[in-house]
Amino acid sequence: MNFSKAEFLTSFGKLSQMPPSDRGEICFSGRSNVGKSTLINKLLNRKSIARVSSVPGKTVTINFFTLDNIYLVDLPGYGYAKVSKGEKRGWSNLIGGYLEDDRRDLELVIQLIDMRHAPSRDDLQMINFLIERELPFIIVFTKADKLNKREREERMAAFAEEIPYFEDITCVPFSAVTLEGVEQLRGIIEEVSEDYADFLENGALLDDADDIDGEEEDTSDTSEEPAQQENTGIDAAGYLIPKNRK
Ligand SMILES: Nc1nc2c(ncn2[C@@H]2O[C@H](COP(=O)(O)OP(=O)(O)OP(=O)(O)O)[C@@H](O)[C@H]2O)c(=O)[nH]1
Ligand SMILES: [Mg+2]
Repeated sequence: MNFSKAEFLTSFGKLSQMPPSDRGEICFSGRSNVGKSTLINKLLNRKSIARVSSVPGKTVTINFFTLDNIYLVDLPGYGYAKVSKGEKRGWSNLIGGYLEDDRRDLELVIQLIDMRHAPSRDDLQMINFLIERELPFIIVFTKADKLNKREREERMAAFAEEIPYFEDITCVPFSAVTLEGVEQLRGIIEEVSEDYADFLENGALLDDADDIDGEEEDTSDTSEEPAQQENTGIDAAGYLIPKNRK
């Protein structure tokens, strides 16, 4: 997989503008300023394919980057206190709407947490949401360069207490300064991309294609039952990425 060949595709400011996925997606979720756009730049070996700022709230749209057979999706940050209430609601609708959108082929959520601090309420809400919705996710602890060895050990021990199902979640420490974690994350992305290619090859997407066309759905059941989507290969997403996944 050639990470340097990725390209910016497009931005969406509204869910209604977003067409259904035409390929698998890996999205980056986390508080404003945690380092989502920075991580994308490092993964793709670019200075600023994703826009970064020391001012929180830089990314206000959902931005798609094409990488081989998948999309990397840079989400706006949540939990930035200084934006207006209306703006905040718009953002959380955008993020929540994206994550809950059944038309998306969400293969992996990369959830970022600042390694220096305990997870915020919003972070924990997001993690619980991912677990409840059975969305496959990993956690990336960002800004690892800002802690010394002892601080880091203490914080990791604390995360084990603070984050539900911590033992079952793949966690990757990351630093944009030392580039710790970059290769491991590229490996995970590559594996998701290969799984997705296998999934397409096995024809398992046919079910979904029917759904999109509405051919099999316009019968009596109009109730929104997320469970209906389960058990269709990788799309079922009913797992946490196993810890030994590399
Ligand atoms: N020291 C250090 N700084 C980092 C790291 N990652 C990101 N930063 C800095 O953190 C700030 C915010 O980074 P962004 O990538 O814009 O954060 P974001 O999560 O995309 O923020 P929003 O777009 O507001 O949601 C920038 O000043 C980055 O340079 C890291 O690993 N180490
Ligand atoms: Mg950003």
